[in-house]
Amino acid sequence: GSLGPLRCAKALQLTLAVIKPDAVAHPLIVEALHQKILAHKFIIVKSKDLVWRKQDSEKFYAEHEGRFFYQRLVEFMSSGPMRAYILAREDAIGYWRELMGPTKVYRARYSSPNTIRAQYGLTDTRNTTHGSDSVESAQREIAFFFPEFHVQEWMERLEPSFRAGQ
Ligand code: IDP
Repeated sequence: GSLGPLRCAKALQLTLAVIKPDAVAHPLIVEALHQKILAHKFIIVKSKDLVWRKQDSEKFYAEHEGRFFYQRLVEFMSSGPMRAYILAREDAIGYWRELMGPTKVYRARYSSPNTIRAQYGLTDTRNTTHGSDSVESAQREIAFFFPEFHVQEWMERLEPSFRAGQ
């Protein structure tokens, strides 16, 4: 008889993960983070190294315009190379954010010492990694970093049981 749907198949969700310039400055940290991504069973759909112009930085973080840390953030994110990934996994968005830990490094060190930001973060601004925080922001951010990539097309190539609702 029919086996029916594969019960072990998990719906793949996509997220945008970025290794920020503070970490890319240290190749051993990039190596450790790359290994962590693989160890936690993310599929690396795409990756690239890039450097932002100041206006890219301003556009990406437009929602924070006016906040006290905005200028610092914009300067920092366009200060050197970054590594960006499109990652796929079950619950990729939440899982990657959990691995990153809280935004503020001192809070991360206190409450979740095994997270990326607790282990490698330097300051609240230079906090090592970025991760999308919702399906909508993942779509927007993937398009921002990888304009040639089409989420829907990618999803449509998967077996139905692997498709997440995005
Ligand atoms: P997230 O990166 O954890 O999603 P957001 O609130 O979206 O956090 O902030 C975006 C980025 O802005 C942070 O990752 C960090 O680099 C910077 N940032 C946020 N809050 C502060 C702050 O209070 N001081 C300095 N930098 C901050």
